[in-house]
Amino acid sequence: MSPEHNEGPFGSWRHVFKLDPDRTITDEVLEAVCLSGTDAVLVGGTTGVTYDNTVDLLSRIRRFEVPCALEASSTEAAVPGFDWYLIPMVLNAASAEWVAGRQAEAIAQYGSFMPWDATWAEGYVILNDGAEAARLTGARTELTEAEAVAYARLADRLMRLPVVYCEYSGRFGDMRLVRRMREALTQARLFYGGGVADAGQARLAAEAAHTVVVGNAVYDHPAGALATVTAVKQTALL
Ligand code: 1GP
Repeated sequence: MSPEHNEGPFGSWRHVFKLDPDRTITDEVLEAVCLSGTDAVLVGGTTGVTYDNTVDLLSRIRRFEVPCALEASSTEAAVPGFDWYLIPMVLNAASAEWVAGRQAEAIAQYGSFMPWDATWAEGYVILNDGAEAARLTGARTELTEAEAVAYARLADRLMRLPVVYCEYSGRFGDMRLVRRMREALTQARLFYGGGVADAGQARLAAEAAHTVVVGNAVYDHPAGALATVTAVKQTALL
């Protein structure tokens, strides 16, 4: 099975915008994001995500046709009505709580109601020690190339996760390392997110990763963020 044909909706995703329910986005920017030609909008954030702000953002996105997935990091934001649900497992977290502990607690509580056919796990490898998610999970971010590739293989071969998420949130990462991680995969897709804020960075990320995720730039530099869609779509993997 090639990475482009794994199960789940993301087999064809090249570009994704990630929107944070805890941040303010104008109707104008939201409309531009939803009509940009991106493959999907991912809703998720590390802190301050509540049921109410998640429902609110989903209902605003639903005015458009763009597919929309929830990246569910807490039971607080378990909102029905998304097309898909992605559950992060932070593989290089300091404690098992972030790998499988919280996920098991959530399943104990909501497992009978979860839309299992629309739910997938993402194997996160967090590589920016300044990222909020790194602080929260105590992720061991100082990995050698061999260690980062080992996490990618562990997710792809041992755990058979459909997504390996190379997370540099807030900073543009090492694209050589991202590419090495992608090359190690046999069925999973490699998502890259972190500091992609203009077309040039988007092209570099799109050469390295199957799927490029753009988050902060939507809020900080909307014009640059919107330019990443075409840049990614016109770039081939190296
Ligand atoms: C965050 O990977 C995403 O989870 C995107 O990162 O916000 O830095 O674009 P940025």
